[in-house]
Order: sequence, then structure tokens, then C-alpha cells
Amino acid sequence: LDFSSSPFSRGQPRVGVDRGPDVIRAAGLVHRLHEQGCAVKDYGNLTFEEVVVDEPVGAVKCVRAVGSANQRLSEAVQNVKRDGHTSVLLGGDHSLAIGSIHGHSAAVGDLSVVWVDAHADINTPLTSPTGNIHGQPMSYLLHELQSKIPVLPNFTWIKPCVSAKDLVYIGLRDVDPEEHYILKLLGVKVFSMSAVDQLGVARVMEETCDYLSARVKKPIHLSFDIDAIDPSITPATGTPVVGGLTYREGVYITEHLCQTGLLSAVDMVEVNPLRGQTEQEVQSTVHTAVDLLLGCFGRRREGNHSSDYILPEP
Ligand SMILES: [Mn+2]
Repeated sequence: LDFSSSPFSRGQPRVGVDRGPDVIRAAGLVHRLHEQGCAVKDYGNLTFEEVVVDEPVGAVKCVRAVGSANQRLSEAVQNVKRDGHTSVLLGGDHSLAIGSIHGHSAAVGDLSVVWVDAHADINTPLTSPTGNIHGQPMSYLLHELQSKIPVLPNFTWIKPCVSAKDLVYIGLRDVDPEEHYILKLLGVKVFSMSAVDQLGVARVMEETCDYLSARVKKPIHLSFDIDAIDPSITPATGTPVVGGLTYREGVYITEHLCQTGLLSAVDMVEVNPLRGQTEQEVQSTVHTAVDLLLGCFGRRREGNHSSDYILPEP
């Protein structure tokens, strides 16, 4: 599997989320993936050209910077996928899902998207209450919303590439009224925190995979916002919301998706070390992000061993 990481923060207003990739690396992610038998290539941090003049377009902030960073990211993800590898994006803020999912789809065709998040991130530029693009990425990617998206500078390269029927949300608990309308209008499959409470995470994952593979099995893109996990465990993030997934529920989601054999790209976003009140809060957030990624790539809590292990004889 191959990393692209994008120390990019212009999809939202808080400083620090661009430091997410480096703290996840510093926690030993690449070494630990090697240890569990994964061949890993780290492409290092993508660098983005500085956009000097980036006045809001309507209410939408940093449009040009977000557009050009995602175009670059899309090309990087396309290269990883065309080489036949699994793509891992370390963010950065969730606006990066635009380039990550676009690039993934451009290389492999139709995708299933599993979006694990406290928020739906499906505001259009015209419904967004904040103008921050990290609350909007899904709206640019869905075929069904194409007619609702105005022309924006540095966004013209984006082609919608996901159908509403191929998208599943897990963990939602802070959805704007406009977003709730869109989710109902398009009939998007949503497992909110209420559904997780009602069904349990095992049934949620079973139903997620049944739903996504009912017609044809497509490669899965997992876009994991660390704010899906409860802020008692992952407080170092920009928009924490109480009442989230437990550590165990989060890890279960990754273990289950790994076992489908269809996981083709993963985003891990919104880890912001400057939002932790203490070093312990930062470490808890970062270690959870690492464990979620290890779960995506074969780590099982029952234990693992390599297939060629030979028990030593005296
Ligand atoms: Mn998000």
C-alpha cells in the first residue's frame, strides 16, 4: 500500500490540521505496517503551491487553494492506483476527500464509498452555513448533486464520480437541516449513532456490506474522519461532537472492511495535534488513528501470524 499525505488545512479555519500526517508518521505507522507484513511506500508530504489571492466566492472560503490542492492529490492517488497499490491518504482536513475519491475513481472506475464521520460533509456551496469546504466534499462528488454546484475557480477539473446508491455513512450525529434534506432526497444509506446504538456495530457493518455489494462488488473507498470516534478518545480534532463511536466500534469497522478484500483506498483525516489540551489527548487521538489504519490492513485483535511461520523445535 502506498501513502500520499496532504498537510493541507484550507478546507476549514483552525490551524494545526496540516500537522496531522507528521504526527501519525511519528507514532510509527509505517514501521508497524511493515511488522504486520504490509509492503509500504511513503510518498512523503505533497507540497501545494501557495494561492496568494483567494477571496471567498459567495460564502465559500479558500476555493482556489482547495481546488488546486485536490487536483494535485487526485493525480497522486491516480498514480498509486494505476500502479496497482492500495492508496492511503493522511490528512489534512476532509476537503481532501474530493481529490482522493476523484483520483481513486478516475483510475479504477465505479466505487463504493464508506464515510465514517460525525458529520455528513454533504453541504453544497449554496447550503453551507460556514463556507468551509471540509463540510462540503461529498456534494462535489455525487452525480445526483451536479446541477446544484455553481462554477468555482480551480474546481472545473472535478467530475462527479459517485452515485448516491454507492455511498454509506456511519457515525453521523451532527447533520445540518439542509444536509438532512439532501440525504433524504437522494435516499442515501445512513447509519447514524442512533442506528449504531440500536443495531450494534456488527449488524451495521453486515448491512453496510450487503447493501454495497447487492448489485456488483466494487472497490471500497473508506473515508474516515477521526471525529467519528468519541472525543473522550480522540479529542484532538477541529469539530468534536459528543456521543461518538467507541474505540472498539471504530476498530471493528476497519477489521470488517479489511476482511471484505475490497478495500482499495483509505483516507484518515482531521487529526489536529494543536486541538489537544494536553499531550495525552494528542497521543490518544494519534494512536487511535494508527490503530484504525492497522485494522484496515490486516491487524486482528485475536492476534496474527505470518503464513510461513515455523514453530521452533529443540
Ligand atoms: Mn468530515
